[in-house]
Amino acid sequence: MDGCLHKNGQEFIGFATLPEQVHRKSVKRGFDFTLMVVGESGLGKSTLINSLFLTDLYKERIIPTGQSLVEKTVSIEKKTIEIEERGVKLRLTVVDTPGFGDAVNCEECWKSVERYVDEQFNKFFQDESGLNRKNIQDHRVHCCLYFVPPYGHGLRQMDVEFMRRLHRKVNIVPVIAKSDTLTKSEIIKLKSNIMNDIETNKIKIYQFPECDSDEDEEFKQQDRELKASIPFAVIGSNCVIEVAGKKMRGRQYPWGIVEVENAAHCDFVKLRTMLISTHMQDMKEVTQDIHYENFRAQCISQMQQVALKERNKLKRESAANFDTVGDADKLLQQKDEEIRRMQEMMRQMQEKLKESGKDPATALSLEASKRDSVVNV
Ligand SMILES: Nc1nc2c(ncn2[C@@H]2O[C@H](COP(=O)(O)OP(=O)(O)O)[C@@H](O)[C@H]2O)c(=O)[nH]1
Ligand SMILES: [Mg+2]
Repeated sequence: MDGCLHKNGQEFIGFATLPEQVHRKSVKRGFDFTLMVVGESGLGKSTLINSLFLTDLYKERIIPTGQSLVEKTVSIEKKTIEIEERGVKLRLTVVDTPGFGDAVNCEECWKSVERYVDEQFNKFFQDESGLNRKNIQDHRVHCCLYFVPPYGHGLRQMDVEFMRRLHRKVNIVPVIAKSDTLTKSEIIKLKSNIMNDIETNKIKIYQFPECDSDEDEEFKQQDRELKASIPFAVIGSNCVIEVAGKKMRGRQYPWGIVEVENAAHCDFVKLRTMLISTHMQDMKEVTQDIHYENFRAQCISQMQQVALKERNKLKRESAANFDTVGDADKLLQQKDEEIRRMQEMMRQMQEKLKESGKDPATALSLEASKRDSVVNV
């Protein structure tokens, strides 16, 4: 057959290049990823984003004025940058949540975040059911970096509340902010307390997928270390420092230098590896297959309930409006009565025939055919 590929006498249809095609297409289009950062002001969120993506996304520090600590509200600030690396484009949207946890009463600061996440799902849901399905802009939040302060003993009530409200909607990755302020043993203790709090409060943070058994040992080791390091203890810096002729991001203190990318100093590289090199696609898939599907199922079930209520209302209304329903009932009763009378007639005829000694079966069928032509129910 023309057009088929032949190799070792085997015929090929040609779909083996499909993954490549998909890959090439997505490379051409570029990748979209939305990362949200949550945590109170001053925990180093903006600095960490700059360090992660080697940008200066937050050049000017915006300090909101005119709001007292009592009335302070959470706002949503969105910035998108396009990064290109070896011909691959990444459109990264960072969603910041200034004001989170800053008010005196921050019992409900999760609400603005939840509303934002839901809105993105809703937008996607509308677009998906619309006509322009091919050009949907996906603004759903794929990952939420939650900054736990280094000075506590684990999760606070507001951290627990936030995670409980959001864990079924977004992939939460907890991090310990400013971990250069803690000693090694303090980090170990805090990590263990946080994990205990997560477990006892039945919070489901982003679950790293199982590593394929056919992966090489180095990858498996990296995967194990990654999982064991959660919550990642991070350090951020906007400064590049030269140490022994090598330039690096770090923080210079009177007593020494902490290197952001040094695995002995913090988990920054682990977080970056996970976020960008190894688990970005998985987080997008979990967002689509689990969080969004959850939202969609809820939407559909709500829509069904509304439709059902409307139908019931309609039925009740039509019952009230239709006098003919009563008439129809009367008509049915008359028919029933008629059938009952006929059955009685037939029973009597059968009796008579029996008495006169005729075969009731033939006589009856004769009588029945006669009746058919007479009574037409
Ligand atoms: N010690 C320490 N300070 C940090 C770290 N990251 C940021 N900072 C400092 O903390 C302050 C607030 O940082 P910023 O990124 O603006 O915090 P944000 O309000 O959470 O966005 C700045 O002075 C930063 O230089 C860190 O990892 N360790
Ligand atoms: Mg900031």
